[in-house]
Amino acid sequence: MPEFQKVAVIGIGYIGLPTAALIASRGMQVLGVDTKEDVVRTVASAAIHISEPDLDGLVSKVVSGGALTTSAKPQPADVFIIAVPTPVDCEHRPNLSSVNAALESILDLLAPGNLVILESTSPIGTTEGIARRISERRPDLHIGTNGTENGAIYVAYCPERVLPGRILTELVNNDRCIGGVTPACTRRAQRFYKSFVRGACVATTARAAELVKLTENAFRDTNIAFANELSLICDRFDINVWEVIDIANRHPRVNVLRPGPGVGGHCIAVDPWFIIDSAPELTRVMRTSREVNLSKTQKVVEWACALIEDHPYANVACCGLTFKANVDDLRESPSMEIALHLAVKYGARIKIVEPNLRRLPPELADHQVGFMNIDEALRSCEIAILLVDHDEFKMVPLAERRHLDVIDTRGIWQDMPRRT
Ligand code: SAJ
Repeated sequence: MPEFQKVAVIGIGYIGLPTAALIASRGMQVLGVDTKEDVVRTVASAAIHISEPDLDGLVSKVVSGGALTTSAKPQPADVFIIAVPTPVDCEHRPNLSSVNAALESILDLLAPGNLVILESTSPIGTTEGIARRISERRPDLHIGTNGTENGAIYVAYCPERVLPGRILTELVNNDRCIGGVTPACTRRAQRFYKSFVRGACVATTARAAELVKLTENAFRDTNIAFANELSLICDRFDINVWEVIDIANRHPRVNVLRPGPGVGGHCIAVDPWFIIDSAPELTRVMRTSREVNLSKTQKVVEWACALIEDHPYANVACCGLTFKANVDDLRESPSMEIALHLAVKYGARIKIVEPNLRRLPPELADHQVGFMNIDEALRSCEIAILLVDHDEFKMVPLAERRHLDVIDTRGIWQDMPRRT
């Protein structure tokens, strides 16, 4: 009999749903659990509530075939995967209430031989905390040591590391980092992931795995901060930052990332705080990087306001709201923050262009701003604040935007005379 037949995925959002669908497509019976009723209903009807390439087809197939079902409450399973959000609060402290609630919801269901996996980005020590909580509440179960004794249960951390827009490919092909709270837990979790992952399943401890995940995103945040700092230096000395980066990157050991309007998304803008919060006195580079990336957003607001005030009658196209190109995700989006700022200040003069959204987000709709496609914006605006490098914007030929005064934060309209 296969070792893992029934899997419960707690939290079927950006990571949980693709994971649940993928596992279901590999012959396991999967229950997707979510506290949001509309999510449970949408997925149960073989549809999806997020936008991700190819996910609709896969979910439709596994739901129609009966391999993926949904519920507001978990049921007994062989494997429980917790994939719920772990945001930070306004003081940048991790909020683990969803992880704790997910754990509480399965404690009474746990049975000997079960594997409990945390995938949510979490501070160091969270997985060990889960194991402790299980031991307290279920003294009949023992955290696995050799996989054979009665009442053994297995607890491991295995962070997701997939890139939105490429989730299904990366879920299968990326290497995974698997850290059990004991070596037996690691081995069992490795066997589970090997049943659907083509990449290597690299074994470590739970604490190291937690830090690996945080390291990946803090590393990227720091590198983007370097690029953003460079963009300010170039602005001061009137040098083209894109040219500097292109040429510097010809050095075989240099790879400067791209500046932008700041860092968005639910991961890179958030995860460094998990490390900073746990060791404030040791994280000067990470904290400064966060601050540099946050201040770049303010800088773009300043640049935009200065340009708009120089042209008192001009209409302004705000091109892009999402946190990065070709997604519909607004979480922590610096572009959204900039657009909101301009909307509050200039109201109807601001025309929002966001090809990945069908309607204006409610925060913006309150300010009487326009919402139009790129063709209309090119016709009716004299200024463009380019905030996201969507394909639709990259395709606009120079002849159609030559009349605009532009702030191009993404470097996709470099053939125009303007700022970084
Ligand atoms: N960005 C720049 N300049 C760059 C690269 C990115 O300004 O050169 C900005 C983007 O515009 C965006 C933000 O950074 O606002 C983050 O975008 P991203 O594409 O770098 O990353 P995410 O948030 O979509 O996904 C990241 C990935 N982590 C790493 O690349 C280390 C992904 O692999 C993780 O699984 C994901 O976070 C996560 O869930 O943690």
